[in-house]
Amino acid sequence: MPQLNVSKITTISHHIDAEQALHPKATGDFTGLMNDLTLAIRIIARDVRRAGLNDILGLTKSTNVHGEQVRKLDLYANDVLKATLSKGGHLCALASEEDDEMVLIDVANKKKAKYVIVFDPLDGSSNIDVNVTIGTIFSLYKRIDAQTDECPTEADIIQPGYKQAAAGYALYGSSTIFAYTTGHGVHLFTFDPTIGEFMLTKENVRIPQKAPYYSCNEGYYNRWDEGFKQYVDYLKMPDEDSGRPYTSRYIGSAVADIHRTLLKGGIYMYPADTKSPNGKLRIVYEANPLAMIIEQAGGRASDGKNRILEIKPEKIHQRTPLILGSKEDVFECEMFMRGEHPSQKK
Ligand code: AHM
Ligand code: MG
Repeated sequence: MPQLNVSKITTISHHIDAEQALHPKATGDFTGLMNDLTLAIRIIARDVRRAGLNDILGLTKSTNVHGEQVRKLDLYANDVLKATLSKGGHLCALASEEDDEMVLIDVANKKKAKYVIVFDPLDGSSNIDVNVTIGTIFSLYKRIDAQTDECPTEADIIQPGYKQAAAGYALYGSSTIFAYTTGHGVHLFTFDPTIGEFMLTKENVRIPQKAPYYSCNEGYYNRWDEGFKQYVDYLKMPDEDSGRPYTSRYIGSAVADIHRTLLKGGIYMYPADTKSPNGKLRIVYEANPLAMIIEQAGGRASDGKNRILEIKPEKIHQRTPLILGSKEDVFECEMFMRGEHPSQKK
């Protein structure tokens, strides 16, 4: 049996404690919240692993605010997160992809708690029933006015992404991974089911500056605008010096595609198209947390023109185009979208 280097054993709780120590005024709320969150993720991971045995696959009878059919596992993950996160008294409100409106937490605590959380309980819904990687995406904000006695409002939930106090995701894949950042790099943990702990497996992950991988749903090619079509055509055109043609990889779970992009580099793209003029992904609980992770690893995240983290959302379920990954690749894509790439002028 391979030996574990005992001097390197770091659990997620050790790591979160160390992060908290970087903030001298910390009250312990952040630690409490992250512990509640990782508990929810362990519960969801357990049930995802048993999907098929536990009557949790398939559709419910309802559709969500986006008009999409809700799967049983989507709803179950949403319920687990809400129940687990509401108990600790650290949160005053939350918002989820599966709830139309923001949810106020526990009347007794809502005035005191200073954090709000937003999440996509199970990203990659179309992959649930076919055993392909799915995940949970989250981000955490401090209330705009942490001292107020007033109830939280939607403004506390729809803050621009640069204000995130922490962000990350869990990935239910060949193993369960938890990735998070508080603005001091990106750290990855792997769940060891034999001891019930997330163990640190990669600290300060860095994304390559450029890499020959692209990830998008090319079935929508005819709905894209000209600049974007030209960029994807260009990626496929052989050119040894720039590493083209790029390799195509598309899972269809943004969280999984972006995790692969984080580790291997390259570019993930879900642009606007004629059917989804604002893109498909939701800025508050999908694009912002994933953008913070990619930026913290040294990459870039944009909507094709603007940095994702500087966009001020106006609604909880607002959508955005999302282009992110290796810095040089994202810059090149943006040039194509502006019609400014040298190869477009030939
Ligand atoms: P979901 O949150 O309901 O699962 O929808 C978002 C998902 C993303 O994970 C994924 O990148 C995208 O939808 C896939 O969309 P498409 O099938 O149009 O390629
Ligand atoms: Mg999603």
